[in-house]
Amino acid sequence: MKKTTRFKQLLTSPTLEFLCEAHNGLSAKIAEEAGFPGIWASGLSISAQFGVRDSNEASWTQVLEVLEFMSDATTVPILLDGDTGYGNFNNMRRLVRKLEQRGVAAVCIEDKLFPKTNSFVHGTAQPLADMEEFCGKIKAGKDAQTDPDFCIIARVEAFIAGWGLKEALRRAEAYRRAGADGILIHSALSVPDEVLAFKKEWGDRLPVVIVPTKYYTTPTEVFRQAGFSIVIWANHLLRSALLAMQKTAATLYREQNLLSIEDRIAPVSEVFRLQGQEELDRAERLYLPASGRKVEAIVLAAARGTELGDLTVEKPKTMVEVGGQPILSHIVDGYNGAGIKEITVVRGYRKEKVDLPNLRFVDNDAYGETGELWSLKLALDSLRTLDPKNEKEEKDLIVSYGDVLFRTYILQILLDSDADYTIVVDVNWQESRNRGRFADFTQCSEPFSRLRFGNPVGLVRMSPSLPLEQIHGEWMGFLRVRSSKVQEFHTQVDRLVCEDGGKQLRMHDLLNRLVTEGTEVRVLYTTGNWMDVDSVEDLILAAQFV
Ligand code: SPV
Ligand code: MG
Repeated sequence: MKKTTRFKQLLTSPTLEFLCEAHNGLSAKIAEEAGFPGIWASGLSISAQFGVRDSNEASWTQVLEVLEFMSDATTVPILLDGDTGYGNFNNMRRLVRKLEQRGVAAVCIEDKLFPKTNSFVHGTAQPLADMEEFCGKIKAGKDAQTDPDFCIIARVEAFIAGWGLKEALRRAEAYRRAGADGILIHSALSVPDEVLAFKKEWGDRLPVVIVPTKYYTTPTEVFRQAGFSIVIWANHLLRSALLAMQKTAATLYREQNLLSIEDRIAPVSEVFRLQGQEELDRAERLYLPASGRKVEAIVLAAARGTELGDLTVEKPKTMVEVGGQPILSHIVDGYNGAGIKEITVVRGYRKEKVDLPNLRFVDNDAYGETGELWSLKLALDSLRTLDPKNEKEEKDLIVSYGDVLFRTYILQILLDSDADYTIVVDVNWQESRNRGRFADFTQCSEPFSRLRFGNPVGLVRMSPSLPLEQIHGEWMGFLRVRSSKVQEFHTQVDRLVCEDGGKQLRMHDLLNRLVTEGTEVRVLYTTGNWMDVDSVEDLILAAQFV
């Protein structure tokens, strides 16, 4: 249903309806969430949130801007407190057209002079508009609207200005004849006498709206019995926010810390919820290119690295310094350089020494008896508990090692891959082989030398003891799993570690299993740009590398 139609229904329905004040998108949303079927865009509140007076100090286009945010943030109709219409009949026409364009359902204009004064300021010293001139403004507004359900409420300020019931009725009748859809009868008394007297004489000639700010002690049932159409709670969100802000500011200033207020204010997550952050997250996943995709990394760093001897008595290999900072710190820099901040490090040996900032840690306390796969399982389990809604499915995953240094370029080519599983393979494998060092040698569907541009290459088998003639390269220790496959990957890891001897398995066992079960593990060939720190000799080379 159109917002205009909905407002007209509220105005003309036989039941008493309630509108709640709002003064920006956030408060409008709060009012709607509370259950209000409509919103009063209060002139007092909107000017106050700007920090100016309710005397047309904010321009009408500034008010319009606020209204647009309010309208966008809500689905219920908005009745604008349009003051005096911001000028004469001509300004009123333009106002109505603009309100319709911005999705505002109705406007209320009051029979005072521009610039207006709030009805509760200056007592009864409030000059009223010429009645005929005001009627022309109503007519002009009605003629300007293109939606037949757009409503114009005429606000009678006769009581506010110290005129009596007779003048109020005379004006209300003139405004009805001019085409108003409803009358707002205002009173500054602390009792409802004026509005009740008006309603009694007026009857049901047009729906009547009231604003009981001053006669707030009147039971609502009195308004219902009297047959009013709408009650407006005109400024109460602004006033409650104001008091809360004053208290918080004073406390913060006095105490110079956040401890005593944190539990008494809305959590940041509530701000995000009201802003609709979740919708944006969904849209980003739908529309942003892959480079904007979220990626998380797991760094397997539980091993001691006994080959480094004394260097790894006090700390694990990943914390051994290269070029003045721990290996892990270089790894983190590499990830950060590719825009990847969510990094989970699996620690084991001397875990307390692995304490760099901005990392998540998962501990494999059985690091001595288990293999890499067990560490990986622990990390995947922990990410799932962090993210029970399984948004992880939306994040790509990169797994790498705590002793492998690399250039960010490696991550970039991995992230550009369109395969579900991708590994990076160095075609310069001979050196590792000649030096007899441990390496994950790979056999691929196509050797690099015979590769034709554009042809995807897949992993066939990976093993540290691959026959020479089958070796096409050396795995650099990077695996990227596409977001949509992370859950399946986790299940596969879980299954494998449960098999006999599963806890001792290594990453290449997992990759081989994926391949034998028919999963394509895409190979990206490259050379250099990485190094594996296994020996003291490697440490010297690593210093040059970083
Ligand atoms: C407003 O909310 O700005 C109003 C109602 O006009 S009152 O302040 O009561 O006049
Ligand atoms: Mg007002």
